[in-house]
Amino acid sequence: MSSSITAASGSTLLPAAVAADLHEHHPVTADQCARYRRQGFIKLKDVLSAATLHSAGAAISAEVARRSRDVRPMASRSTYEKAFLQVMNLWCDDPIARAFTFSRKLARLAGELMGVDGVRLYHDQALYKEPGGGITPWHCDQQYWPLATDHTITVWVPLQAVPLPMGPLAFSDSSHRTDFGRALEISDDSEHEVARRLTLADLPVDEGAFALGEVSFHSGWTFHRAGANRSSDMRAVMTMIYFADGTRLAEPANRNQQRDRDTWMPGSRVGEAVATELNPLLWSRGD
Ligand SMILES: O=C(O)CCC(=O)C(=O)O
Repeated sequence: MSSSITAASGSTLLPAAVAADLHEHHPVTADQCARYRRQGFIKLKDVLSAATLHSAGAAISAEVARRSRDVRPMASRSTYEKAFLQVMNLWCDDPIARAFTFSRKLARLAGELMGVDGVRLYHDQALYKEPGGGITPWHCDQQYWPLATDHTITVWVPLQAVPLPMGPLAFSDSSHRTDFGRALEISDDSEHEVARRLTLADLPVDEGAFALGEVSFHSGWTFHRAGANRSSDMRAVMTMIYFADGTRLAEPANRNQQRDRDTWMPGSRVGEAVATELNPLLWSRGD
């Protein structure tokens, strides 16, 4: 593998219209970019077609089934384990997942929303909330990432519509500008403490449903959560985390960041730009 991989080799396995849908330009307005930067998140409708979500979703679901080991009943799992089945870096194992993760359309949207000249992959992850699955507690993601930048962003892509009973992702508007709760891991503590602080700060929460084809982007410091899955269907979601090209590795500040450095940026060195073989450049302005 090279650190400047830009082609999506799995695209040859996908119908041409799906490969084109993953690649083509999806315009984003100056107003949408400003809204993302102000709110710390944005939801965009009609980004991917039903055919794309269906084709890629089948491959991603097969990979989740193959790699998920947790068959214990919900009652015997922790809050984190009840929240979702979590499978990471599917792109390394499955060519269709790779084509999805390497979507130039999504990477370009991420770059344009952040206002940077290129984006690299941190990792992808499928987050499948099972029927009867529990809440995803309030948290912000960058607690886990030893990256010396605020230019980090996650795209959350539901592989089917997500009505309220299924546990859509909810966001605390403008919470990326707050400075509390950033050290809390995803846990019962983060759920209670962050909820308390967000209520005190009087920040609005966007907790709407997602239509088929709608995706969200949220910043690494934006607090978010999801409700339990009270439906009888799996809430299948694929995500990609991106960071601005040129970002340097920060000294890991906790054990999660230490583990993330070793797992997602193996061989990277503190103070140097992160560009390992696991962090391909997925979009660059002018390409
Ligand atoms: O899908 C979920 O329930 C949580 C997603 C999340 O925390 C994330 O993508 O950062």
